[in-house]
Amino acid sequence: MSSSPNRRMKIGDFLLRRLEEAGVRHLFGVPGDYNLELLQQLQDAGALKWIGTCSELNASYAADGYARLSGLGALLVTNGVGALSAINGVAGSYSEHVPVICISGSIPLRSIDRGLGMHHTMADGTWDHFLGAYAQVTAAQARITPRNAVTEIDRLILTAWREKLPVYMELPSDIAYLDIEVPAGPLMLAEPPSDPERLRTCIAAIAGRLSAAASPAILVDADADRYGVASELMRLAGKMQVPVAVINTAKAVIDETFPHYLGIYNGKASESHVREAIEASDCLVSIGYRPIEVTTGDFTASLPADTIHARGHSVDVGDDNYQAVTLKEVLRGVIDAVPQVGSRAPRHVAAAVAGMHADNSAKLTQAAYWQAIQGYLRPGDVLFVDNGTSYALFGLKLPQSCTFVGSVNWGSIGYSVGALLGTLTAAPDRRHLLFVGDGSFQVTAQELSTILRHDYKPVIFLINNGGYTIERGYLGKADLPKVFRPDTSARSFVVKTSRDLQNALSAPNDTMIFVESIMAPSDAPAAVISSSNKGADLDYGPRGPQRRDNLQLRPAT
Ligand SMILES: Cc1ncc(C[n+]2csc(CCOP(=O)(O)OP(=O)(O)O)c2C)c(N)n1
Ligand SMILES: [Mg+2]
Repeated sequence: MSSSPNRRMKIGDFLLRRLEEAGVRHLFGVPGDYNLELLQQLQDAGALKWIGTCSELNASYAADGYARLSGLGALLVTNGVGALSAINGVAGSYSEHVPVICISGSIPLRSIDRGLGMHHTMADGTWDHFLGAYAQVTAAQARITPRNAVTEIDRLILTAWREKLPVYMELPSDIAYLDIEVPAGPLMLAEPPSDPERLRTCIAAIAGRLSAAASPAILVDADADRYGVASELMRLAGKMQVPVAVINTAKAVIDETFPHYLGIYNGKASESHVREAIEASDCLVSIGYRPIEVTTGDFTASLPADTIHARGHSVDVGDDNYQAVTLKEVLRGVIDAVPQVGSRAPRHVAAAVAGMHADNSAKLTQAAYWQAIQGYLRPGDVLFVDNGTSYALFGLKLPQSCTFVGSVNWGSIGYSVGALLGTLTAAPDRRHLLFVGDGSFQVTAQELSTILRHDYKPVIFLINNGGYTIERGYLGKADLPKVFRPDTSARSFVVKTSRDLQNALSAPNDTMIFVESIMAPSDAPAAVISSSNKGADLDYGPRGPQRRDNLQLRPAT
């Protein structure tokens, strides 16, 4: 036991120590003069590893991807220019409920005290612009001072972790080396325990409804993953033989090989047995449900009026709203309280993609492509989807223990490439498969160089269908890994037929594999086309330009 509860430490060292205690092992970002002193401390301490990225936007995506697998991610940027480059990605983390700590090495406190104009500012004598911008996209913000460092650093890290949302911290460059008194004990990442009476009553209310129901069902959104309750949900479903559906934002959160897994619920766009099980349920339990047009079949989703809505820290059951309860405690209590159910009427099993006998030498089509990819998937893969035709991935049946990384709510093109760097850093021993269109890829493609530098071994499927042709020069020739790293051992393929694709898919996973598939600009999975058609009606209204003849790609009739 230490004789004193406190010790002296430099502010920067304390911040790095707290990050490490919170489970953060890597820091993504771009150096700048206002954060170099913290980077020096990082190097001297040797605990966290610095992963320099090509841009702050990519760093924000990488920190998000890292957090998806490790529970918390962090990036370091410089004042203003870096912070605002990262803000799109941090806003995405907010939209997708991902805990990310964005640290901006900011202008010295001396310059604020004395009103000195500094670079990377508006040069207008103000210094709160970026805190203000980040107030819109984070759960908490603070400018660190020697007085508040201990309380604010702990508050921000804990807020990110508890709320599953990003936070923003400015560390003025002239205080990182100053000594303060800090707690000797580690930061404990723990949920506040539930209020005992609220928890008991809430569990009894849910268990009572579930036990009396003839057709209970569970509908899962991304928070089930963020709050780490997928295994509880499967235990509950297993004990009571309850079917579980997910929405797109939660693909693969419930193991798709789990016997009670139903499929994706997306309003009218769902398979009929999924729709029936959800909409006709006499006791539907939703977890963190946050519907948007893309996840509700354009607002055709219709949950029963008496749906139980459980969230990270509150639950609605009928007229009652329960506060001061945590999702995990609620679910564990419900599992204990409900009876074991022997069997219920059998349900449909999710269908795998139908087999097709294609001509192997014919031009590669989207249909043949996704069928081949279905066969390529392995248990434990980490799969990425970006915007575009890669959305077909939602229709594939994933093997056991796969992780699916997408950004359905935010949908910023190029996210997947930066996020891939993050997941590779968090879990280098898993197989990571990226599916990305040419238009999305070119936004963040330069991060491939970082992935190559760290000798990571992802499989990258670039769907090149001539989108954004004007910028095709960016991609240049097919052997992109060689462009970024001439001595790379990466295997590159350009595939134009199913036979070419099969050849690429049989390459061993001992290095990066880069598969550029050439497909027709007008070829797209039917589900993607019809969703785009409906999206146009929603976005532009009945008199919009989509009504003009032959403007829209339409599904084959
Ligand atoms: C940051 C950002 N800018 C613009 C968009 C709008 N957008 C959505 S999909 C897309 C094109 C995607 O093209 P590509 O990746 O080639 O996909 P595919 O051709 O396979 O459909 C664009 C520009 C966006 N989602 N995010
Ligand atoms: Mg494209």
